[in-house]
Amino acid sequence: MDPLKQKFFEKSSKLKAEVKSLLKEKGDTKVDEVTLKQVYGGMRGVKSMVWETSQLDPIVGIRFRGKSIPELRDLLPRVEGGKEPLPEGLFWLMLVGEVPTEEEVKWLTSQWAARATVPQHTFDALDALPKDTHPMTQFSIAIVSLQTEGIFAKKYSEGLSKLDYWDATYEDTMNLIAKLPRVAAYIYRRSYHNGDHIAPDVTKDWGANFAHMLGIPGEDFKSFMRLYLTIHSDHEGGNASAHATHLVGSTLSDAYMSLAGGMNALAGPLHGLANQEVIKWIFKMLDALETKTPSKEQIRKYVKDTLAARQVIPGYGHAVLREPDPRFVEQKRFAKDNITGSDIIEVVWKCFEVVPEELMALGKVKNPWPNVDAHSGAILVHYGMTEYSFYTVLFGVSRAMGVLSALCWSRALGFPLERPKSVTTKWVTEYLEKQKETTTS
Ligand code: HAX
Repeated sequence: MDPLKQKFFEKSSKLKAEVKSLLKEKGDTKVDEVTLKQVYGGMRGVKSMVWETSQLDPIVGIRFRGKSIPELRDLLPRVEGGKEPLPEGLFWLMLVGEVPTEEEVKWLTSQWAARATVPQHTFDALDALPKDTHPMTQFSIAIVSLQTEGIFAKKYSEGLSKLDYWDATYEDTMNLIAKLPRVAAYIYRRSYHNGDHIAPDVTKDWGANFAHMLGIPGEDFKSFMRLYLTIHSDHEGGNASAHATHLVGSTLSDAYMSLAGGMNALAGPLHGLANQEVIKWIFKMLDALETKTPSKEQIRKYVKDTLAARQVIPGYGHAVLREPDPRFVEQKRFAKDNITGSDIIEVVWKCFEVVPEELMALGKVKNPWPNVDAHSGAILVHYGMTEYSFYTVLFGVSRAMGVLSALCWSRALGFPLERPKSVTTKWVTEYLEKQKETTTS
């Protein structure tokens, strides 16, 4: 057994036993109550699932295994001379709850390099699609097409013991994450660079090899990719891409089918697609204002016009967070440290000074602050990646690490089929009626 798998087996066996006795002793303890507003309102805040890899606090933001993003930057291994954490290190931390050593991260990089070969039929399936197919559609199709490599589905059809579900899921997770940068880079190059593909360089770490295959030059972009892939990976279990992966996975669909489900959720404009919408909205604003350096007052007027047209300001607001997203703050820090004189980044910073006031003035927005998607596009544009329809694929490559490590935990802990209860409005009105009768009688 490989060292990571061995660690995962030991940790998950221990937690499985703990959870078993916890449920035996305290299984009927109430941990939440649900209001009608929550039932109709997208289940905000309802505690209804377990997600071991990260947890979100409305004020301090995301913590991966208890560690904040600035803490991760200090703790996780980096390449020699590098300033940003290696995403491989975060995957290790999420999967087994321990900060890896440099040697362990090197081992993981080499594992993923060894598992990265993409079957020809995935490239053929992509090449059969019109070039202007949205990159997220291509990404989802490619992930499903990779299922031919799946170990869990194959073993299950041959008769797999429940006790071994986690093992096959771990193998699928490692294989799938290893292949995603190549698949994503293939989509980028076929969509925007005449199919002029760049061969992988297995001497590089996972993020740097991805940057290399995308064809965006420079050490700074490699550095940004490492940071980007780290901070977009996980946001506890209730967000749409994580929850969709979890739900599909709960049917014992394998890692490939589950991740494709998650990616289809990520492709929505209220979720991951917001990263393309932000830059699209900024480009439109600059066109409309006929300047690359709008003033705050010009931006304010454009924001007001967007809101008056009953459209959202992309990149702002969040279902859980109530402060500026630390992932936004971290990208701002990266831009400050590494980039000077970028008009588009200045625009993002000016928006940060204007948009929250305007959203607060609406009187209904619970969180007027920027989220993860408000900043990334401007940095990508700065490095030459202007094709914003591709941005959500970058997010997807990173998100795979969080949702698939969580899927390994779901299998190891033996989580059952997810099946909440739905009701009709007729049921609701009758229930309320009955409650009135009981309180008045
Ligand atoms: N612009 C305009 N209106 C906004 C808004 C924004 N950025 N954010 C919230 N609102 C509005 C909502 O549309 C809602 O209006 P109605 O009552 O008329 O329907 C009202 O304010 C209350 O919403 P909320 O409770 O504050 O927010 P929700 O939990 O319902 O929604 C969203 C959270 C992220 C979907 C929302 O803030 C939004 O649409 N933001 C813009 C899109 C975006 O950036 N999405 C990415 C989010 C982070 C993420 O998942 N990244 O991948």
